[in-house]
Amino acid sequence: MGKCAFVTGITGQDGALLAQFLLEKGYDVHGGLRRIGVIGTGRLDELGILDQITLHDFELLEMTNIQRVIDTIKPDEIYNLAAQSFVGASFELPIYTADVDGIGAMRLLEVVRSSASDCRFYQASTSEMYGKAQATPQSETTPFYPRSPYGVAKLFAHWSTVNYRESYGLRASSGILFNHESHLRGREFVTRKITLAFAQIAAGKQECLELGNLDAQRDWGYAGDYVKGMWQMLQQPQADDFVLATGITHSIRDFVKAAATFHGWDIQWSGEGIEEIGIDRKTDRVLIRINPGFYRPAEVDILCGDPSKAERELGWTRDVEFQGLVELMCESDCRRVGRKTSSF
Ligand code: NAP
Ligand code: F7E
Repeated sequence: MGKCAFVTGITGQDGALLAQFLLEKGYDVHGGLRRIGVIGTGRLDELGILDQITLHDFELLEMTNIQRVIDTIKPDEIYNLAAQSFVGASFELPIYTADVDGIGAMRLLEVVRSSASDCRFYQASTSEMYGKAQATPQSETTPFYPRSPYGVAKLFAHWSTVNYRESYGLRASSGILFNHESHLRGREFVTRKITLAFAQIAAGKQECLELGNLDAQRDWGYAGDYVKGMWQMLQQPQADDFVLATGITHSIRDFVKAAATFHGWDIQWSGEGIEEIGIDRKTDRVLIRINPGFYRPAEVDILCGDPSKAERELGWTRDVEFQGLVELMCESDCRRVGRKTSSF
């Protein structure tokens, strides 16, 4: 019989792609579904895998619920992907974010610990823990310096994962993942915000795009490659921590330019600070404006990861590079805007 996996956050970008990956590997896939106003199974639907997954009502804030779900499923592997994952919102919701992203992970670890099972555990850690980066590129040994309530909460969850491994022998691994995107990325994140807005502008359905800090730089990869790395981590004989990244960094401006090129626009920047605008050189049309409402109280200026440990020890490889990523996201949003069915 195939292995059984439980994926928290299965309705999110990574959860949906990981579920698809695990189904292809023959897993019995179970997922946690949050009971909020709108049931967000759109991504699982889009991938055509909704009916192949067993969903359980699941809430990381509710200890007894976590206990019952794990007792029922008795999984071989748990992937803890559930989180309030938007950095910007974490400044407005710091206590909630700490509860879900920080203590929530510890609730799960406590349940695994008390179940005395041999279950393997994956924690979705993040490059946001490096924040004001203390060295470049960032590896598993680079000191952390988080710059947001999200980063602080995730650091608590990361160290809890390490601590439960070292204290109780849990087979708990932490994946320190740099930004990874796809056609299933949430609309609030800058990459998807850009590709969706440009598709709308090209279709005559939006005037222009408002962004915040154009100078931030990120190490962007393709989420499909990263979910494979999560699984590879849990197949190792020893639990450990691994960075997944591309080692190449781009600014928001670079992403805007690449997405604009897809639409045949040639962006020229003009002005400074909040007066800066991005204009299409050929038509003089203003496509980008700055809205300081999208600035963050503390910014992570530049991230660049060193994936060499994962490449060496897991044999982790990537199939999609930056240009391919931008194109696949632009193509997908053009199709969605054309179909008028952009549900996420
Ligand atoms: P995402 O699209 O925002 O998905 C988050 C998932 O968590 C959703 O399924 C959401 O359910 C669920 N969730 C939120 N609060 C919950 C709660 N209180 N109880 C149970 N479930 C809850 O995030 P993602 O991009 O797939 O990222 C997956 C994980 O990796 C997250 O932990 C994120 O912080 C981390 N991470 C992401 C990146 C990246 O670049 N994508 C990089 C490093 C780490 P609903 O559908 O009901 O909202
Ligand atoms: O911002 C800047 C913004 O929200 C990237 C999450 O998956 O990756 C993600 O966190 C950068 C920041 O992602 C806008 O200031 C400019 O510097 O797409 P983002 P993030 O904050 O890097 C990490 C690894 C995670 O773990 C998180 O869960 O872009 N930026 N203008 C903007 N960002 C947004 N969202 N919107 C703007 O208009």
